[in-house]
Order: sequence, then C-alpha cells, then structure tokens
Amino acid sequence: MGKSNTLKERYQAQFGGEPDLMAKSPGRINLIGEHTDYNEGFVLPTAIDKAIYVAVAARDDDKIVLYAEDFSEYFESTVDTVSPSDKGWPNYILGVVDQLRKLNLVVKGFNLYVDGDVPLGAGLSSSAAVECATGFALNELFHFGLSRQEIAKIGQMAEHTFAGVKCGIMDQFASVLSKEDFVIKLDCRSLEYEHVPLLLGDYELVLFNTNVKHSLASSAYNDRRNSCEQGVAWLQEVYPEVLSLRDATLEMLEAVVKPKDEEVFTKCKYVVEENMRVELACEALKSGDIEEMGRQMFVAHDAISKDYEVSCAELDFLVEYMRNQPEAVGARMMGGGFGGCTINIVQKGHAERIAKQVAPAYKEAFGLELEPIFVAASGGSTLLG
Ligand code: GAF
Repeated sequence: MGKSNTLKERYQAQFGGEPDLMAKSPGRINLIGEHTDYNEGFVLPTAIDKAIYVAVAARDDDKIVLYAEDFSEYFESTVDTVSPSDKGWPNYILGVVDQLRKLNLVVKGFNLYVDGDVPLGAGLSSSAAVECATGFALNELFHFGLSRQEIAKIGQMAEHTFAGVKCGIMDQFASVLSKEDFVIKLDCRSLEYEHVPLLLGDYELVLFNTNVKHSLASSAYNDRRNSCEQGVAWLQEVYPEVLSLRDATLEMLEAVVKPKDEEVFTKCKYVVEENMRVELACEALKSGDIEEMGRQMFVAHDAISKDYEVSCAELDFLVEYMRNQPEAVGARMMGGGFGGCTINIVQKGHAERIAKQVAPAYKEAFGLELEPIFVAASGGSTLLG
C-alpha cells in the first residue's frame, strides 16, 4: 500500500472500519551521554522528525490484532495471553500491553496498525518509538490517565521483558517528552529534565548511517551493563553511599575497582567521564560554543570506542574521516553501538558534499553504502487529527 494514502485509509484497508484514534511517537538522536542512562547519569537527546505512527480501535472481544506495514504482516493474540513472540516486531507492542496489565490497568481487545519512517536498525530508536506510540495511544484509547513519564517507563520495561535488552530510559523519554528545537538534558536518576535550546549557529546536525548492525549488539549491551553493576557492587563494599556509577569518582574507581579487575575498571571509568562530558557539552551548547561542544563529541567517541568498546570499524572509519574535515566540528557514534549512525556537527551547506566524498572510500572499505540523514529536533508523542 503506497504511502500516498493517509494513515486512516491505510488502517481501513487492513481492518475495515475507522480507527478510534491515531498517534505518533518519534525516533531520537543523542548529542552526547552514551551508556550513561542505565547508570543513573546524564544524557542530551531529542526526538527527530521521523516517527512511528499507529492507528488503533477498541474491539468488542478480547483479541489484539496487529498489522505492521513494514513487514506486511498481521499478528494476533488475546489480551490474557500476551507473551514474547519469535517474530520480533509484535514484542514492542505486546510488551507494552503486558506492562499495562502488570499495573492493573484494564486493557481490552484492540486493533493496531503500525507504520513509520524511522529507519530500522539505524540506531534511531525505532523500537522505543513503537513502544511509546503504543503506550501513548492505548493510554488515550482506554483513558488510563498515565503521565508521559509513566508511558516512557512502561516502554522501557517492555524492552527489558519482551525484547530482552536491559536498556536505560533515554530513548523512551526522548520519544515522549521532547520539544521542537530543543534537546533534553535528562537526569536519569530523578528524571528531572531541562529543555535546552538547540542553537547551532552556522552549524547543522547530520547523521551518517553505516547501514550495518552487528549481531552482538544486544548481548554486548547487557554485558556492559553487567560490568557497570559489578563495579558498583565492589564500590559499595567500601563506599555504601554509592548507589550507581553516577555517585562514583575516578579516585574511588582507582582505589577499589582497578585492583580487582582492569576491564571492569575501564568500563566504569568511561561512564564517570562521559557524565562529565555531558555537563561540559551542555554548558558549551548553552553558551553557543559549538566548537567546544563538538570537541567533547570527538573525545567521547575515542572513549566509547577504546574504553567502552561498543563501537565498530564502520563507525570508527566515519568519525576518523570527519576529524580531518575542517568544516566538521564534532562527530561520534550514537546509541547502543556496533552499527547504526554517527552524529556529526558540520558547518551549514557542507554535509552533503562530505557525505558524497566519503561514500566511495566507505564502500571500498566495507562494501556498504553510506547514507546521510538530516534530522530536525522535534516534539514528542502526539495525537494525530
Ligand atoms: C540504547 C538504549 F536503548 C539506551 O537506553 C541507551 O543506553 C543507549 O543505547 C546508549 O546510550 O539506545
């Protein structure tokens, strides 16, 4: 079905009647602060102008009937029997239903049509966007009265339980709470946040999609989280006040974690330093010092690649290329790692040319196309008219 049809028409084509309501929830970028969210640290994300769209309608029975446009596929369950599916895509919806039920909210049968333009597997959090669009739409459909923060947390738990990735809160939070032309400085412990104007002056953001997602992404993600938790457990033996790496200092890590395990130490050190970089980058952004903000991004990339070890050859290649471009002030890998996109701050008017310039070398090195993606900082989840 072509996208020239409206969302409502596309719903009708699959389900017959009209949807009761339609909603969208966007993908996200993150300027800096990677793998800090599950350590109760700081992040600087915002939603983008690419989203997941859902159209939903309540049913008279207890069936859940889903249709995913990207896969041209239906999936059926009943409300009482939702469980993780081998198919993958239904899990981001069913996981949300499961969480709602665990909160004792009465979910009834519904049809849900899902579509979107967030590139899949590009590290732009299409999965969080599906979770949030589902949570947002069902909250409206069944009048649960959940807050946006609660919807974000439900999405995060759905990811833990039905997708098996013990992610932090960043992606879901950005998807529901972003504001157009702002980034969110989020404290992932208290969930207090500040919308910071994304004023880049003569610069603009561009993403380079590596077009690769290495298979170890989710297992390595959980491994890193385990290393951080191990570091905290050791710290707590000496410093009981340390509840997460957010509370740790480099001195504490040197004294307690380093002698026990060099590898765990390096991972924890990365997180403590990345939190500091978020502060510095955010201050730089607020004061209009985009060069300094970009410098922090380059430093962050080195650290996530060499210390945290969640980058990959394709991402490193693209960031190194940008280091030698006078018009690029910052670049780094974005998101969980092992593929997806780099985020770059480039002087206006040069990104397209740089992308064209690097594409043949990238293809030669990896046999992959390079795709620039221009994004605008956009608002969070919303109902559609
Ligand atoms: C993924 C996760 F889903 C986020 O919670 C975050 O940890 C990110 O990787 C890394 O910063 O997108």
